[in-house]
Amino acid sequence: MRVDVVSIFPAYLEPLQLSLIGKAREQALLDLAVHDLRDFTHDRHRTVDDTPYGGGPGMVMRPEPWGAALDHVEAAGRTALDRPDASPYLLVPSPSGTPFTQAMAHQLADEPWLAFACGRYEGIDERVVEDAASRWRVTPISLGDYVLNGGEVAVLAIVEAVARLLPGVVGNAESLVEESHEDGLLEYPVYTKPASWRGRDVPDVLLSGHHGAIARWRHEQRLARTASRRPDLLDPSARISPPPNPDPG
Ligand code: 6GU
Repeated sequence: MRVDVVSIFPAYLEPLQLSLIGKAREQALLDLAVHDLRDFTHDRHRTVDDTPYGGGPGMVMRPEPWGAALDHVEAAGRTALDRPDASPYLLVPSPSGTPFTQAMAHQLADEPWLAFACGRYEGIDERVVEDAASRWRVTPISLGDYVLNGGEVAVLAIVEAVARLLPGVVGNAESLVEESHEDGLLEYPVYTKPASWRGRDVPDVLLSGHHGAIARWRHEQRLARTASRRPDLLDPSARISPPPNPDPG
């Protein structure tokens, strides 16, 4: 997968060199390029923002650097992919975007090429998104209902959520299946040795060796956790069936 990120703070994206994502890049499972928006300015101060038409607080990102940066992303990605007609799927992080979900992470993991336009200040001139949408698929995307200073932290989260779904990035593919948000319920609590710690014992059922009983206990825990922490997920259409009863006798 090819990923291009445009930002005025390229250093914010440096964690994408670490851990699983860094290894995926070394193994060429992920080709990630970060571009500095200021490289696409032409004035001595490398200006990227200006005051909003119509008044109001803060600053708005000017369209010209964005236009040039996204043109460059298109050319660089086409060369890297050796696909002269390809276009990226452009994601624009914004608190007013569509909420990012695990289902969306799976959809994005099937794309050959993603690009992210990281806004700062009060946002990017709307014509940049309109112009991109005249040529590419474009989706404003939000991490949740709170406000960040810019899109960079959202890109860290989204790229990590997507890249770990790419074939070969997570060693044990089984660990991807039994996770919170993969089937609409939160994950069950987990324990390891020692069996007793600070007077707290691991639940007996987990030491019983009774696989059916363990599966049923875990399912009950998932339901209880979800009901308590995320009742919004317990919509009837989102419910999954419990594990089967053991064979009698
Ligand atoms: Cl994607 N961007 C910004 N700036 N703030 C956010 C967000 C994104 N998601 C939640 N808050």
